[in-house]
Amino acid sequence: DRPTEPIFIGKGDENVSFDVPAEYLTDRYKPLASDIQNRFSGGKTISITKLDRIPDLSFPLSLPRDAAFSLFIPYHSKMASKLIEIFMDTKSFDELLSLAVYCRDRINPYMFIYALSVVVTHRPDTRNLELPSHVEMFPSLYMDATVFGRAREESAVVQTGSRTPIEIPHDYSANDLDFEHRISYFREDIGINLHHWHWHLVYPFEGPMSIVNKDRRGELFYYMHQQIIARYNMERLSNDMNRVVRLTNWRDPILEGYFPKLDNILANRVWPPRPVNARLSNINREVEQISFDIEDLERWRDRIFNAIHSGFIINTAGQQVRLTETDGINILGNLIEASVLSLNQNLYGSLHNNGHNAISFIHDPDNRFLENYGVMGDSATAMRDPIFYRWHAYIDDIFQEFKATIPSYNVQNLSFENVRVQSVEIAATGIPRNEFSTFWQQSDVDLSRGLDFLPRGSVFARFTHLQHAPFNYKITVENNGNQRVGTVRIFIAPRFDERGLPFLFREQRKLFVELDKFSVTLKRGRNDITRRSIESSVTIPHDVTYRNLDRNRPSGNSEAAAAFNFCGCGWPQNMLIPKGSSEGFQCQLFVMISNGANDQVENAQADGQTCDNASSYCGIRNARYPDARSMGYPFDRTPRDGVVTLQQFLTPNMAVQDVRIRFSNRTVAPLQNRTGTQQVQTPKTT
Ligand code: CUO
Repeated sequence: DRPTEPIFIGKGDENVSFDVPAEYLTDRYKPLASDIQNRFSGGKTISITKLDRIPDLSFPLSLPRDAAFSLFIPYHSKMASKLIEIFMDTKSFDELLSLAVYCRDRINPYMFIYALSVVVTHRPDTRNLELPSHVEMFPSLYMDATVFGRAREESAVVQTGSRTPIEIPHDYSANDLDFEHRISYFREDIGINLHHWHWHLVYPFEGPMSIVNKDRRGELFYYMHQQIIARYNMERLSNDMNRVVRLTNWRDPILEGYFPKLDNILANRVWPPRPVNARLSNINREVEQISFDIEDLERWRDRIFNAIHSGFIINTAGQQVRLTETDGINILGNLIEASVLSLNQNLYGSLHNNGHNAISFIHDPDNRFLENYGVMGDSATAMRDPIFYRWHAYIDDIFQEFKATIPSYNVQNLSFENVRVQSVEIAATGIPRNEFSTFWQQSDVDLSRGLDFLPRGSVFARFTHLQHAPFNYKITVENNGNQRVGTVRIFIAPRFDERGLPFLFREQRKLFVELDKFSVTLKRGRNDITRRSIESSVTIPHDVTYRNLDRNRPSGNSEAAAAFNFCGCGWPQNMLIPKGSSEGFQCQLFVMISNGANDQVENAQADGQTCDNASSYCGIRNARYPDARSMGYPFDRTPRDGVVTLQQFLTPNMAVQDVRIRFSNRTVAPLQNRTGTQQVQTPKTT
């Protein structure tokens, strides 16, 4: 009973309607049913089977449709979890579709889409369903609010075919008087925010165990966010900014302000801003049933540090659970976040999530002004705010504190006998060797699905984002042993700190950004490996991030279609390389080949799913994390004794190359073809 082709609803000129059982209509629409049917029929109709019994939806229904819904609020995430459970319990695709249609006009729309998206992502029988891009469903979460008035005008007045895209200005949330604004192109990048939304969709912290309890979930929470901070710091250093400062003292005023300029059309409000020098305070909001004190955060923090330094946590049964070299980080990830897998929420609380809440309600901690949460309260918007990075730098530092308690890698843990990496280089057409070329590019995203209730046909917003010219890695390896499998691990880090001095390894290791990871078979003797940047194991292609739907792409039950659907989680390809600078930002490219025999994981491809093109940050659907090493290996631990510099860290199976990232301040226009085949052009260097 699997659908054989994707269902497009309200997309562009497609006219699709549901033949809904009369009993499903809400009271408001019952008397209008035939009128509505006449107005919207004419295209493809999908008939809906009436369920004999509608499950008990009272808990998720208790959130008003126009209320703001936040996953960070336990009361809300428990409702969403219940809804997910109910959807997951349906026995067939038809039953799920029918129940979803029933819920569509009743449940809070943001919760509804979230729960349905989790379910579509996790049920075997919905693998081939087209999950629309979140930015198409909720464009107001991702771009300047002024776009929408103009888009409505364009789509109401101008025929499809003659419409021009609505340009989103590059500087809409602030200007350069705000120091942090220099890096808004990163914080407000649509693809980065989509990645974050999607990651938390694949790894919810609340919900049925079958969905939450994924292999090394807590560790991946740590690693994916650690990499965000590393990338952010590299981006800051590219822009002559200091590395992000941890948010440590929660009683001090917060220097960074943020004024999002986003509409919250779901809750019919604007998103609350945070002025400079705002102060955190105790939260007590009856409407969301959330209350905690700053002191609670401090207590949880102290208990977590206590556990790290004692080497164990106390579970709910009062037993000690050791934080071992292999599992400690995973236990801590779930504990600090906190997910439902936390081994003791009573004792260790929910530090990370409630940090999000304290910040997102900073402007109205007791709801006296009836204001909703700020951007930190939603994974789709949190990364826009500079405070996100200060908070996560703090959280990451706790994980680093743990990593400092486990043994460093010794030479044997790092080596691959008889394998020597001779050299690595970066090559791209028309660009000097060992240079990356970055620039601006424009892209279009279709707003029509998320604009309002009317089928209007496509209307596009045009936004500007960072881009780099595609490149190849060329790696030369000498294998003096028999034919073996190796894992190539490629990272990049800045060479110099804020003062222009070379980094010491103990600091630089935290700045290494993963660029790629893949298996190679090494034959005896010399091996020349070429790898394309678009194959990266951390990124997904532009078209997958934005779901620039190509009607000619594979559809139905084919493997290719399934891959297209699930791979929404992944760092956007256009943000693989930091911006760099016009002088050429100096970096070190690192390559290591580790012994594949030690890296291998059984059941890393459990059900033949193909969606592993961003496995480094997102794992693989329905399978174990595909690398047996600690996430971030070999940079996840403090260096062995005697290692002060990167050079001293190297074993023969590693190599380092000095590289530069050269930014050219020019903008490449989007290709006119909007069917999903958008390509990156290399601008001519001047
Ligand atoms: Cu992704 Cu704080 O976990 O936002």
